[in-house]
Amino acid sequence: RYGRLHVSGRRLVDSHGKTVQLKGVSTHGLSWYPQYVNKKAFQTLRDQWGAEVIRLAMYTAEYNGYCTGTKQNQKELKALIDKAVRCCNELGLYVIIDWHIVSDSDPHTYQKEAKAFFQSMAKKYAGYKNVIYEICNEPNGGVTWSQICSYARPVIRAIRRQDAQAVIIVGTPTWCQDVDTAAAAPLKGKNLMYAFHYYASTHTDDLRKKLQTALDKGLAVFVTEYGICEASGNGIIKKNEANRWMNLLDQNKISCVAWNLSNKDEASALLKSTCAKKFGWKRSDLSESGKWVYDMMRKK
Ligand code: IDC
Repeated sequence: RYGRLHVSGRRLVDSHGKTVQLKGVSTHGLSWYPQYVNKKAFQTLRDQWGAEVIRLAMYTAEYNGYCTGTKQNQKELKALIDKAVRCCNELGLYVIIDWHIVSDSDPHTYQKEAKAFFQSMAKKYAGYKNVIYEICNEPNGGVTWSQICSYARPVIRAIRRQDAQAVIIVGTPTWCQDVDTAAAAPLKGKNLMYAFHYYASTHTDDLRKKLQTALDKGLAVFVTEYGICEASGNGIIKKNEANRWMNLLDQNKISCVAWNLSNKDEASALLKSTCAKKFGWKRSDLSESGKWVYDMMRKK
């Protein structure tokens, strides 16, 4: 829809330089819920929900993670990503390939694997205009911004050798909360963005302040994950806080992706746990989170 995306100052812009705010949905872990990677599902998200971007969360270390599972499993994950990227390409959706570190808190744990993975992805998709690379989901466990930078530089280089232009999103310390730290010393290079994550029932004014600080410094932020429940992915939902967050994102044209497309019995799952459909969901098939995200995106 917007052609090849670029980063201009702190904004994501289309091929004509006009600001773009993408909204969309993240998969759950691809190894857990591969069934939602299908063209009709993405088409439902596009046509019924108004989604413009799909994020593919590929865990690196949890259950059948890319770096901890078998070679066969790696192959299956790559095939699934390929299917997803092709579907998105055919449907005119942007797609984020997410190296989903969590329990492997320090991205250096699998830096070698990340370099090889992104080099092969960027080689395969260099001709596509809709692929975005997210190179480390949520660094945590005290990993500093400078450590993240030393992970990111060679990974970015590996992508750039294949694709000089694609947008690359870098995770920030403390589960993608410390964008203020990143803003104080951003990486050099073009078309780079920085990830910020929030869960509305846990994160409120303090975190909004951090985001505001980063924006004031001109950092290009992409919310590659948010939930309207607690940071556990479960617990209570706070719609007031969810609305406060979304107002802030809308005012600043910040793109955002909701966690997660599954029917898991948890508050962040967008489908009801009793819903077995793999696509074509009706509003009544959606969880409380799902209905909120659906209504919010449709308004756009
Ligand atoms: C959660 C899932 C949950 C799964 C768990 C595994 O919702 O079903 O069992 O991961 O670690 C994040 C992470 C994301 C989390 C999510 C909710 O990026 O992987 O998903 N969350 O806890 N950061 C903050 C919240």
